[in-house]
Amino acid sequence: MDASYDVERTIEFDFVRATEAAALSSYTWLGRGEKEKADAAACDAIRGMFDLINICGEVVIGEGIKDDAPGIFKNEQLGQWRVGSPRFDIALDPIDGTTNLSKGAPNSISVIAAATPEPGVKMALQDIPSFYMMKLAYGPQVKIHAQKQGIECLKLKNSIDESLIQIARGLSKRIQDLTVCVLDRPRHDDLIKKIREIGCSLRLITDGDISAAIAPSLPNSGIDVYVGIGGAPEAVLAAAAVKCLGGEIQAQMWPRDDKELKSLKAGGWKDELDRVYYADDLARGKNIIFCATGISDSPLLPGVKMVGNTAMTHSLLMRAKHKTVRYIQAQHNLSEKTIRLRSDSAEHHI
Ligand code: FBP
Repeated sequence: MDASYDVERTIEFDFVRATEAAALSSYTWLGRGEKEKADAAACDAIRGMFDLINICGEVVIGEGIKDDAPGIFKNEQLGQWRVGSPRFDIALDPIDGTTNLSKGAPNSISVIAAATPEPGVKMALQDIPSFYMMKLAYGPQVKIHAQKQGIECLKLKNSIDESLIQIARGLSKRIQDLTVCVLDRPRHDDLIKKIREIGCSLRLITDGDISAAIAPSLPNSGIDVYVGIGGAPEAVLAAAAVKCLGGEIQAQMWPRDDKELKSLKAGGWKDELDRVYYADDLARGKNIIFCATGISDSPLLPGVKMVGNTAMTHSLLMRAKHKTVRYIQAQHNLSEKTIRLRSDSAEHHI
């Protein structure tokens, strides 16, 4: 094959079709209180779309171990797997913010990251064995500031006030003008108290920390920093996006209890427990594609909108290699549009 042929350039649009299909299929469950049905609809549409794509895709990071819900899990094969088709490692979350979607609340997206591992890179998208990670995500300006000041100035292990001082400096803002995003969970009570004492604005979100961690890397998202403990697969998906945008995420495994700690140690992860992973460690190399489609409105993307007989979707597509960021707004004519589902290998109107 011609060495200049870059398969990602065409395949990446098919990945967006998959997140669009997941968003459109699951949107029909908006506010209906049926988390699992929404998840099943998104998974069926993603699998159905991949059945049309000429790749050998292997899921390396699927639905988090926290979910008993229907999902696409690690080791599943996606794509047509024809001999000679390009190989992709895939990480995905058919719906991040399933509870939000089931309540008709904002902040749900469908997300896929894919990578063709470079020579010598065993795992381009790092599968983290813990349930949660402690995360700190910030944008390109802050990353450059931290590089200039020296790596120690902005570390996950530093206190939150030290980190916020550096982030404010990096953004040339007063600390009280920073907006910090945190998942609203009891485990964050002390963190939230401290951020309030420092005087920053706070955006507490109920779910969906992939878009929250990406938001600081986007201009005008209104979020300067994301901090706190959330799902480990979500950290890797966010890292793929943050890397394409030139921002940073620092993340460390956060075992929930002694049982998980022991099992991580027994699984050979003892030395990694203290390790702080950066975006480049979680999403390695340059052959990384990230795409997402909004289901309900989030800091990242507007959700699905029904206008007359048209469904509008908003997606984000980026590659680490060239750092092109595409916003794709699609209008789907509902009289004509069909979505292929894996469950019966047939096309369906929405
Ligand atoms: P799902 O929608 O995939 O279930 O994840 C929602 C989410 O809020 C993630 O964005 C976040 O990382 C994780 O759950 C937080 O976990 P928990 O709800 O256990 O605090």
